[in-house]
Amino acid sequence: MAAEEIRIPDIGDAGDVEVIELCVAPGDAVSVDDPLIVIESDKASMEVPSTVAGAVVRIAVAVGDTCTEGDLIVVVETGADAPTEAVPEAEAESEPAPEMPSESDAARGQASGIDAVIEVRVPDIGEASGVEVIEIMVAVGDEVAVDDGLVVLESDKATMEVPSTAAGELLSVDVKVGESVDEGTLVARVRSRGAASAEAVSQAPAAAGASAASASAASASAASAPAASAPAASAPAASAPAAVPSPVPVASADTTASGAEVYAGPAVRKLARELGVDLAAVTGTGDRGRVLKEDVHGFVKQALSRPAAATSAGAGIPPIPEVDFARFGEIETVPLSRVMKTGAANLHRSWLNLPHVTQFDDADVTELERFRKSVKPDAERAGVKLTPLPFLMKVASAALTAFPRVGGAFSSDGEHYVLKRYCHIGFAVDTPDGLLVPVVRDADRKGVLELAGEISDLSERARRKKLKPDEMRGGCFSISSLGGIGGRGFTPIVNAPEVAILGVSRLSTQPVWNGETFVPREMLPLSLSYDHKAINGAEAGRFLTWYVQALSDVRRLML
Ligand code: CAO
Repeated sequence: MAAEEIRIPDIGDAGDVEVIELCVAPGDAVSVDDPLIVIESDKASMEVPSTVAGAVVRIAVAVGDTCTEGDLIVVVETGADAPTEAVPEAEAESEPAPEMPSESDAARGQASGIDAVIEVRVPDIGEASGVEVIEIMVAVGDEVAVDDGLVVLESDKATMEVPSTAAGELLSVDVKVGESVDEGTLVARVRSRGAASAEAVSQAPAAAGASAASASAASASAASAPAASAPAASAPAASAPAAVPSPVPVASADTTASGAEVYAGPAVRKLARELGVDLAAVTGTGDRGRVLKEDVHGFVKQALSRPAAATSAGAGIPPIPEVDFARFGEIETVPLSRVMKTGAANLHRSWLNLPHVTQFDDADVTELERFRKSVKPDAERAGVKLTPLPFLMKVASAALTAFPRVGGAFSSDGEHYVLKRYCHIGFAVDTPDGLLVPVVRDADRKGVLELAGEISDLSERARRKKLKPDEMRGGCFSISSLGGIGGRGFTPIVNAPEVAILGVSRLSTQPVWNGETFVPREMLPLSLSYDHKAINGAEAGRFLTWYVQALSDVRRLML
């Protein structure tokens, strides 16, 4: 264990500078290059970074102090000699600790000077169990911060991220995509460098002395983890180089980049860039309005807690200004369901990523409707409600076979186009909790009655929140029918990564010119929205024309 004195480095001809902000407090764990204080001359503001990793045990300056090159600012206790096992009391007592402000600070400082392996587990996920891992957001070796998302879980009601509870290097990811997990399942292990988790530190007996505290912190985190039991002297934190730091100018007069005029340090700017946050939109709570990391995190949290459709953070689009609606009259605020929030985020993402084009046409479904109505009573006796939708799905499956690109998708690397040899079709279901899109598997291999049965079953379970995650994925194409509700046409949003969606509106009797006279026909308004990156207009036109003709005369399907 060694006490390193960090002093004001060479600051050129700045002369006397003023301390305008303290970035750390006694007991804080710091890494090399973490800002300790911010100083300001008449030309610029600068962060003074730490040259060592360890725990802050004393701060020798206060805000408003004037100092100059060589002045002591902070004392950092490095963990180089920290033992990994409790030392005899006499030895512990012989440890010099003249500069430690208190016993508890000492304990924290020592606990912070060693590596600890923190196990991140699935937190309380309410009533959900057997929740599926749908995405791994990190890789072994990544540096993660507290609250960084590690994996994404999806239940039948929502998707959620499991955040890291520790900052440090990711040692292992202990789950795989597709795996089912429950509360308490081990997700990942993080080597928390020089900063044992609050939980681990709190397990260190407060009165047991500094050395015992560090041993407890290490073993409490993961007794079997090699990093936890390795001598602290070998930890990277302890062997950090003590190079002379160069102060980093901040709040310069650079006005070229967004946020450049904002009063914020480089670390904060870097974080904002990584998170896609426009610093100009963040309110700084630091001294003199300086934007702190917490402000950026707070901004992101606030943005995420708003419905996705209402925020443009990260999209480069100026956000919609906040309005206090209560100023204009009485209001009631109701919580948004998770399905609504997830759905809003998905729709927003698709709308921003896909260049949407919508093609319209009307299908003459007079004969089809006549047929449907003639067989509807038989279907009802068989327990099936025969609406136009299963017919529309059946004909869509034939159209997708004829135009496989419409049911395809871009490969995730963007280098290929994926043509699917299966035909799974999703359909939008309006539920009290929001929009869900269950998927009918192999629609091309099923008859209309079977499709009708599946549509009823899936939509009924969607409304009772009983769909499994698997029943909402894998679609090649979607149908959104508002025919039972009304309207003459609408432009549906593509359910990405699919590339096309069919909107169905309410059919009505229209006068149609047959070459000699107007005749009453049952006309069904259709709208095909597609990703113009994937499908060109001519192809979309041919697809919809083919579909309309097939609906008008389903005998064509036999050709
Ligand atoms: N034109 C005229 N009548 C239609 C019709 C159409 N295009 N489509 C359905 N109908 C009729 C049905 O025949 C039924 O009439 P009866 O009760 O007399 O038999 C009535 O409208 C109600 O149908 P339904 O809505 O119960 O059944 P469906 O198979 O048409 O639709 C489902 C099922 C789940 C798609 C629907 O209930 C639903 O949730 N629709 C909303 C989808 C949605 O929100 N889309 C927008 C998403 S954003 O793009």
